[in-house]
Amino acid sequence: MIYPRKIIHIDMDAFYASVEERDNPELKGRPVIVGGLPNSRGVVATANYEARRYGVHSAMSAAQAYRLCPFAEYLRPRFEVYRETSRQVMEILHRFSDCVEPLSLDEAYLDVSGNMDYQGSATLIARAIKDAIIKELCLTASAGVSYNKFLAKIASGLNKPDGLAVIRPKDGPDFVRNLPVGQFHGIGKATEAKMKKLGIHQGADLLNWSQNALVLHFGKAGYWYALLAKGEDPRPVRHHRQRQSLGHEITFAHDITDMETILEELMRQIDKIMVKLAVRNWLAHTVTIKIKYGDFEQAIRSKTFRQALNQKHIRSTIRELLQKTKVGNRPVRLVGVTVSGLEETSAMLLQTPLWQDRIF
Ligand code: DCP
Ligand code: MG
Repeated sequence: MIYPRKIIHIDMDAFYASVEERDNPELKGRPVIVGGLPNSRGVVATANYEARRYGVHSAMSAAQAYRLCPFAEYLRPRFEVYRETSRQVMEILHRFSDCVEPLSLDEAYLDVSGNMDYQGSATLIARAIKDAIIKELCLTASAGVSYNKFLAKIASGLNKPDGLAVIRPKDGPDFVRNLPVGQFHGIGKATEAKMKKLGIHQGADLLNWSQNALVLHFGKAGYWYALLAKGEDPRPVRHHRQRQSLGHEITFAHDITDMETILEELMRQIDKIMVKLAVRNWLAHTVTIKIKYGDFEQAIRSKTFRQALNQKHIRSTIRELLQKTKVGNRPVRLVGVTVSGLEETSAMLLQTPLWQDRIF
């Protein structure tokens, strides 16, 4: 059986402007515009939701913003404060998953497929993240929950500000059928205009086109559009710093000589590691065991395979490596196992039973 991922996209609401309002309560309830000053040649970085009501938006010239909303509060950006706040947001996100991919100062994806807290519900995790951000930083974030990045990001924009929206696996394909192509990941203004000329306005129209026909018109991107049209997006959440290895070790309460007990402990460790690999969509090529004998002398044994390790042969390899040590003859105080030579798979579906639709 295969299980979809659980992905959360977090996007702070009117980020720069909200930080300014938080730090200066007098601004509350007033239109706030952060960026170039009205009499400058600068542009709007962002506007709070009050100012947006007058049509002010990011990237608009400050002069234009002034014409639309002359009574707004115009502020120069304080980048240092935004960077520090962003660091605090990311720190909160890392409490909920160690697979966090920041996209900008105020936006990130989390893969929470492996998080078994909150009954394993990505929706409840998203709610907990929003609560932590409000409580600790006095800022609101919007969250989107879905089974891939494309839909999680769209979901976070559905109920902004302070939103939380979920697109469940069973609803994804229908949702995309009704989605205007301009909102598809990777479809910019030019492609959108070209699609409209071909009569492609929303997901359902794309589905009428074969992958080959799309490739003919749009080049390699055609493969991508055909996937998105089905509500599929195989991109994994890319953890910021890719790990080089994954391991476990324990020190026994008292030294152990019995080979079977030690083997059993190593098997327990490797099972945990294999689950972690699966959740992150990683493959490993090298397995290493570490034995520390009672007198602190250490033995490291390692084996590398051209093909990625799988559950079955990793176990027999550990047994084989253990036989190359003095385990069974000498007391052992610590054992550990590490996998390395990590590689990300492009597989879009997890093979671990961690997901249920009812608790998405
Ligand atoms: N930003 C910028 N110039 C832009 C767009 C954004 O300087 N053209 C900055 C200011 C924003 C921050 O990046 O506060 C985050 O961008 P978002 O697109 O997420 O916009 P906001 O967070 O301001 O608003 P929201 O996400 O609620 O729509
Ligand atoms: Mg934002």
